[in-house]
Amino acid sequence: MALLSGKKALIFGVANERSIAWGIAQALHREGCELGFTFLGEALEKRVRPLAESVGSKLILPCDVAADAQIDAVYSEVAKAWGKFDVLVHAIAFAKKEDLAGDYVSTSRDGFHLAMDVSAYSLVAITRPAVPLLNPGASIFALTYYGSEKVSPHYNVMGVAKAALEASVRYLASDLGPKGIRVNAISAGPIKTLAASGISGFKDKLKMAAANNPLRRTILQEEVGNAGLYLASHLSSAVTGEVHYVDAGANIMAESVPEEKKEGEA
Ligand code: NAD
Ligand code: 0WE
Repeated sequence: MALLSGKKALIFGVANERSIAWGIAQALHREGCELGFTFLGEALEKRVRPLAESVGSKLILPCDVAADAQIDAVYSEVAKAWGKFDVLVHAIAFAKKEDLAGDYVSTSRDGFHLAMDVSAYSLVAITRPAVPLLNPGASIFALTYYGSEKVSPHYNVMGVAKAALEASVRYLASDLGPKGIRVNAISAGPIKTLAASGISGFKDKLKMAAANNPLRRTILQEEVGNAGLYLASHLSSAVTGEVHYVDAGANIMAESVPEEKKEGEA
């Protein structure tokens, strides 16, 4: 029997076929999970609807996670269509472009609040109304990045927001554990997505990752999808409050790999 047959997952954060959330959706679909999607704004509906329909989804709803009324509307539709569900996926981040360049010290109050609201608080905002609709054994997970732990040049306010998101995962895991609901994060290595394509020097970031991590390559959406499948399924039934790395080992390295070691010699 498929790992997720009879289960239902609500996925926030598909923008297009390159989205990490889409990699997760495909992995969950492969194991028999019924899927629902939210998208940000009309412009993205054109991209998200055909993807969602290709995996048989009938629940495709608009949601700006900065707007409580839109979140409420999502869950009233979810309650109507599904009643209860099993998996909640958060794959959303946003900071102003100007705050992902130059120095962190330049971050405005406004830019800080925006990044924290959309990228960190939103996990709490979409979790709270989900709780009464979640089945026992339910799983919630969010996407994060290593820039939360160590300084990653130009990640800036997003690094601070991801630190808040990861701490939030731990507090939510503590709150919801007694209800049998697990909360985790996946820390993914750099992947070329819409969110990444807006960043100057991202190509170099990918090259650097591939040259310096233990597996000497970048990671694929599909590999994040498989980690998501593990977190969504009973295979991870005693796992909660944790950050799980899907980064080709990058986070274990204290230093970059010296040039002469790159071609496999001792
Ligand atoms: P993406 O652009 O495909 O996805 C980001 C999503 O956030 C989009 O669907 C966008 O519509 C959504 N979003 C932004 N503001 C929103 C709002 N106010 N309300 C609702 N949705 C909103 O890019 P991605 O790289 O797949 O990003 C998904 C997650 O993965 C993010 O949390 C990101 O930080 C994280 N991540 C990305 C990488 C990477 O290198 N691409 C690495 C590690 C973690
Ligand atoms: O979380 C992210 C990116 C999130 C993101 C991307 C954008 C680009 C377009 C948030 N907000 C915006 N706002 C925009 O206007 N990643 C993990 C990918 C990423 O982004 C970086 C990175 C990496 C890796 C930015 C600087 C340095 C490294």
